[in-house]
Amino acid sequence: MTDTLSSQSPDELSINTIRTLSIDAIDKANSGHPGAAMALAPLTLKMWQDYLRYDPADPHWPNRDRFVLSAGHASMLIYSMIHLAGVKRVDHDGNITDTPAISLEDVKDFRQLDSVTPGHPESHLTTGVETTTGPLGQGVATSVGMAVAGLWKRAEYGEEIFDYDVYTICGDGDMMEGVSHEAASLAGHQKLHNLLWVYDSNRITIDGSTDLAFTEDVEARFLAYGWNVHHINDANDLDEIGAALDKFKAEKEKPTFILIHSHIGYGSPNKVDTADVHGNPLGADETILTKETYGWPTDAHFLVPDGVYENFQSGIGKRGAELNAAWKERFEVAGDEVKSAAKVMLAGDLPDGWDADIPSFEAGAEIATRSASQKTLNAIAPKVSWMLSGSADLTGSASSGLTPDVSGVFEPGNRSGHGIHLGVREHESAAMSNGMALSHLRPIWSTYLIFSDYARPAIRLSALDGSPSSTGLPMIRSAWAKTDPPTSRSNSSRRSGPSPSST
Ligand SMILES: Cc1ncc(C[n+]2csc(CCOP(=O)(O)OP(=O)(O)O)c2C)c(N)n1
Ligand SMILES: [Mg+2]
Repeated sequence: MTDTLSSQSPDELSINTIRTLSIDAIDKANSGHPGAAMALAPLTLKMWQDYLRYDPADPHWPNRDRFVLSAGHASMLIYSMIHLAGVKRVDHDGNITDTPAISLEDVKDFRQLDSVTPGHPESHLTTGVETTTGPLGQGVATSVGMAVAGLWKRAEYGEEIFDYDVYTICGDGDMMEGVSHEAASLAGHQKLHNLLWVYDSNRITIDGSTDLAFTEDVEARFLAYGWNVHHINDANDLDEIGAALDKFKAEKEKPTFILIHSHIGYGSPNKVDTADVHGNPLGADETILTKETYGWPTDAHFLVPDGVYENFQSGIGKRGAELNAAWKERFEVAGDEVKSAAKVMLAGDLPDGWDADIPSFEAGAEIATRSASQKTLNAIAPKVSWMLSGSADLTGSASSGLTPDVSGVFEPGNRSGHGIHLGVREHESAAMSNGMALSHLRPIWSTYLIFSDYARPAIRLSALDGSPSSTGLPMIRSAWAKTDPPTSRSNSSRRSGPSPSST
């Protein structure tokens, strides 16, 4: 096919620009993952242009819908979107600047040291990236915390102020990772109807076909978790994509799972549907053939044809600005109490007198540190309503629980509760806390120190991106020692004594 730019609609041009920017950036870096970006460009275009409530001129607008690319290796997909949508850069003090979050030069700097376009999206580096992804499973797991935070804020401050949704894109790798199973189970139990996962079911991972290691019925699994499940059979059909997203928007009871049956590397004549296009540059020859398929000039690189930026401005740009302006009006007329509490929460501050009732403990007092911690949390909780605390089924033993009179429980019938039963799901507990912390809440969760290994990847991630999640990790050995002092025990009696898990 020869160059057909002039015959392409603004949406077709935009889709092919997302694809070719991704291909060119990865070719230039000689590293990256083009396949999913090429296949999912129509999905992200439709999602951002017609659904995502996001104002590129005010990227931290509090009521924005959150977009999570859990398939973080497909980072050029989100970088292309942020660039083309004209998202403004927010500096480290939270000020919106005139600099683009990602300029075309930044796209060309993909995967270079100190660029804002690293190999995998990092939320502390790049405006528009809501959470750091790359370790598969973390994005979906984090999205659950974002959805919880959204529903809690809706209940606390009113749905005129907070009614945002969470849009997540994930892939086969996310579906295989254990943490996504924990996350999906908890989200289904909690009936998080503001949560969407679109699963890129292309049946390909690095090693080849998913038939090598992943043959379960994913749809049946999600139905069993209590999710609504829909399909998009043609990943290039904008109407079919829109119809599926409409179903999510109409849903009021359950989280939504959409399987999109895409072709990895769509448009590449020799690499479509192969593992080769998952994580390798297309290379010069295949790039030419692929651009021919798209009706693109084969000698152009990093081309953004006339009309593409304008298409985004008249889509997400205009829609987002209007939604944000209407929200600001609603916020202005909200009650003073709601406004001032929400402002402190959004600024990451603490209210005056938050620490007035914190008890003091004499040095040497016989009190377990976890009990002292619980008393302290219970004294802070009434002052800091956005502090939510949960435990991986050790609410009493790990003493992280806010007592019910202070807190109430966050559950489908009561979204304003402050305590959350996380179940025996340590990895998800930590990942979910990250999502809540990235949404301005002050989450605290706990398990025994020994089980922290199950949560380690998500704890590590919060350390990297600087999200203020708190993890309580009491050492169960101290409780054991308290009931049975080591001085009276020999090694053999210790072995036959109570096991740590029984105390
Ligand atoms: C926890 C974790 N393990 C391994 C990897 C390395 N890795 C990156 S992408 C990938 C395969 C992903 O397959 P899929 O999600 O289907 O993406 P697609 O090939 O369809 O783009 C793997 C194993 C990773 N990023 N994270
Ligand atoms: Mg795949």
